Amino acid sequence: MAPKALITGITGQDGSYLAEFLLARGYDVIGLHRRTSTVTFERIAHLTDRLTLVPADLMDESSMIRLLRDHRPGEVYNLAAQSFVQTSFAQPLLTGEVTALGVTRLLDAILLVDPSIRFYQASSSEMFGKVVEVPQTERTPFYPRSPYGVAKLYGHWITVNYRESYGMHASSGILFNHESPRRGLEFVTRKVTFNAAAIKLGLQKSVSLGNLEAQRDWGFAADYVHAMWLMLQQDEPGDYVIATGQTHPVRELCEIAFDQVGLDWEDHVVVDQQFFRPAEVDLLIGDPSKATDQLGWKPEVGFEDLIRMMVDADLAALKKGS
Ligand code: NAP
Ligand code: F7E
Repeated sequence: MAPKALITGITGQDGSYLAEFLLARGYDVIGLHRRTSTVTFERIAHLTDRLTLVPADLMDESSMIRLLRDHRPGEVYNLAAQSFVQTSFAQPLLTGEVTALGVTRLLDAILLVDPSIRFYQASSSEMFGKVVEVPQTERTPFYPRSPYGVAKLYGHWITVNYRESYGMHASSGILFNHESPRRGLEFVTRKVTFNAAAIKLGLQKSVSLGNLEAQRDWGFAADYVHAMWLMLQQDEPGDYVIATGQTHPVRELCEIAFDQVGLDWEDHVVVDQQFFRPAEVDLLIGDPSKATDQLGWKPEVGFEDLIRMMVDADLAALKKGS
């Protein structure tokens, strides 16, 4: 019988790549999506006839109990979250409900229905926040700097707690920023690549950004979902940092993206205070040695190739749409 996996957050960036990855390995894939007034299947439109899509919500434990009872997955990947850091400052309680308590609701539903289900939690480098050491590993102390980071830290520890309390195969992937042409337009990489493409096509003249000095360890989303799957194939559950080990400032992201369309970024980028955060994470750089040694995982796509790929995808999409 084919292995069966449930993905929460299947309509998001990572959910779409993980669904492709699991389908290619012969899985039956169940996607948990929340009810919305307009359809949000854009990222999985090419897969919908091969997926089983079930409405449920991380806010509603009984909906997840029903889903687990009806579909009986062997693996659950919890990718659903309010995932935008800036929004978490404006909506800290919603972020806590979904991104923190939502994890407990899902773990508890698993405990009630079938504790032998293997569980993946989408933890985040935002938990390191105001970093206390460089680079960050699985042993680095946490210091979150946003309601999102705080909520993810709760999700991380409740995953560890269910593993230790109930012997569940529950793993936490501490993933650093990962991007793709399917990244939401509000995140800085896609904001820059999309706007560079739009400026090249004469659709607009400039783009407004916040802190150009912030540095991130950016990888490719399709590489990172592979690591999620590897974690659930191990005999023992665990926590793993998934990162490239290299960091770049937002300024360099702008240079590369505008270079890809033959423009000088300094002619088109405007700094606007509204995109600065009340508390910033200045420097993130991860050490993925444990994942390399124990999972055999390494990133395939580097930062410059990733940004150039995203600009080309945005140019092609904008040309098609115009
Ligand atoms: P994303 O594109 O923002 O996707 C988030 C998903 O969560 C969407 O499918 C969204 O559904 C769903 N969702 C939100 N609230 C929900 C609720 N109450 N019930 C059910 N589903 C809900 O995020 P992503 O970039 O793919 O990231 C996947 C996960 O990894 C997230 O947990 C994120 O916090 C975490 N993470 C991401 C990164 C990164 O760099 N991408 C790094 C570390 C950790 P709708 O489509 O209906 O909005
Ligand atoms: O910001 C700076 C901003 O919003 C990156 C999520 O996937 O990764 C993501 O969180 C940096 C920050 O991602 C703009 O201040 C400058 O320092 O793309 P971002 P993020 O906050 O790092 C982590 C690992 C997650 O877990 C999250 O879910 O870029 N920045 N100017 C800007 N950021 C945005 N969004 N917009 C700007 O105009």
